[in-house]
Amino acid sequence: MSAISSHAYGIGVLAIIIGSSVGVVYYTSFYLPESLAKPQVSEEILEPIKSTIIDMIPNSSSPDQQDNFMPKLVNIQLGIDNHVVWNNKDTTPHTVTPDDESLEDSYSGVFGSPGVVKPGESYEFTFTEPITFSYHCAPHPWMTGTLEITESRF
Ligand SMILES: [Cu+2]
Repeated sequence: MSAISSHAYGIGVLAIIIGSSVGVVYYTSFYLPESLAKPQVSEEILEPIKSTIIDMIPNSSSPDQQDNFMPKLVNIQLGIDNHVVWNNKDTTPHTVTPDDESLEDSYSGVFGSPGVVKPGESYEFTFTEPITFSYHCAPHPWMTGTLEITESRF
């Protein structure tokens, strides 16, 4: 083997060693924790056909008004309408706060608006697992709603 080709061979071996260790580091530090942390969720559930829209209607902050979150009780099917959007159509800031504050979806994480939803703004969440729960508005606890999320019937 000539001096030049053995030099080239050495660089080649070095490149393979560096390349594979970069691969191992990437796999163990980025790919593996990510794949372990997030469960596999089908594309139909991550990108459902439609969204469920819930409005916080005008004057929701009044305890005398019966309707606030509209609709109040919603049946949702995974893969159909499990992407939920709360629109604040009122002139007062509101929150979307689960009655059980530790409510969590194993893919989407902790549920609940991170602070208030200002007038004209919205909060959205994609549910990926069946669950039934109630929620309310923290400053106006008479504002309540319930979601029933079930597997698709199709
Ligand atoms: Cu409110």
